[in-house]
Amino acid sequence: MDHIVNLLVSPAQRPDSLATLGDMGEPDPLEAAVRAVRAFAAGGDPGVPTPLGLGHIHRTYAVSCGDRDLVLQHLNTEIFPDLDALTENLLRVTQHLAQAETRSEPERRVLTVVRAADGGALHRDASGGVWRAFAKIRDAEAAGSTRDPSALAAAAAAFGDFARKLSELPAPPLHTTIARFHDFPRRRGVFENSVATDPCGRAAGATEAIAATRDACTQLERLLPEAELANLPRRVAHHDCKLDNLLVDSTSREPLCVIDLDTTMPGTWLSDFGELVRSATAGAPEDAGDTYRVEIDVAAFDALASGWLHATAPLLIDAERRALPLAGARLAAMNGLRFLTDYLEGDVYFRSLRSDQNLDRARTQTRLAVALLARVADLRDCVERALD
Ligand code: GN1
Ligand code: MG
Repeated sequence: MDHIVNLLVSPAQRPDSLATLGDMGEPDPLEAAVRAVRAFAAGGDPGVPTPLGLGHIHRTYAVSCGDRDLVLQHLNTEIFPDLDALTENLLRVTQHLAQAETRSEPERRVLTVVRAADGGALHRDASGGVWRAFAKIRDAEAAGSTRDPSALAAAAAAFGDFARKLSELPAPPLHTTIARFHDFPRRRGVFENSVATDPCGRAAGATEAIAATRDACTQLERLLPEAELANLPRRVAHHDCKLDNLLVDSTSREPLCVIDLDTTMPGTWLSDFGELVRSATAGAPEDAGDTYRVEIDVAAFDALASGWLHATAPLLIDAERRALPLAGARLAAMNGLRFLTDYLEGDVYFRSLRSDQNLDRARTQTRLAVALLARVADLRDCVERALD
């Protein structure tokens, strides 16, 4: 029951480490996973689930079942309440990508949903927890924090290829799994409301971060007015193209599979390119906080632009091309708003493993946004070169 970590414990009581959960009488997430895996085991003898990945929302485990390796996920149903819509999207997207796949080892290039013994794609446990499973892709790991330009170009091309293939997804449109997910003015409004209501009394200790966040938003709005984005085409967007959401071959580092498909839904491609830039040009962990020395890696951006545009350029309209150099700043500023809002509201959305982690995440993202805006002329040159 992963979301319980965030939702049932009041901010004041909230543990800094999940390891303390057992002491508080909450259900042990690992024990629940041990029980849940049996629903997907299909006769195999399940091993002990091991926590996997860096996601802030669901809880993910690797587990072996006889001769089969699974990725087991406990879903955050507070954040994704419409599980039918979520699952329908997932099945449509993975089927479409599998049909479009022409390369060798297709089972390593597209996620395969493993059904529960009752045939369903979801399993509901006795406490109401909802689980699903994927076939674990062998010899693969997250692309992580590489700074090598050719690896970045290849990673960006993989995300671009994902977007291009899904631009051919037959009607009807995918469901919207989180409403107004990347709606910047809405995020700004929610943030300002949290500052004003200050439900956990944290605003006084975060005045610098609040001012920096507002300043980043003002700078962004000056360079990329929301009105310019109003007519961008609605496309199938992943919305979370960070490098951690791309699996690469553990040895060759060849990109294999785009994962974390729950926000693959109608949106704009600024979200995809922006998240990619946010995750790959910072040169620091997402939660580095004030220790982060801002230094935008323009060579990394150049590699991302050439890789992503290789797949998508023929489909882009002028308004998208013009906005792309600012997409990273927009997504960094939006994540800054979201992390700081969550800090002010008591860490109820993004799972955090230490106190002030969301504040540090916010500080990093805001600095990154400002740093990206300062280099916009260079970033424009890179995009123009890649589009030539
Ligand atoms: C969340 O699931 P995960 O941890 O990869 C979030 C993204 C944020 C990201 C920041 C559904 O993604 O929007 O950009 O954290 N996903 C959701 O790392 O809110
Ligand atoms: Mg995600």
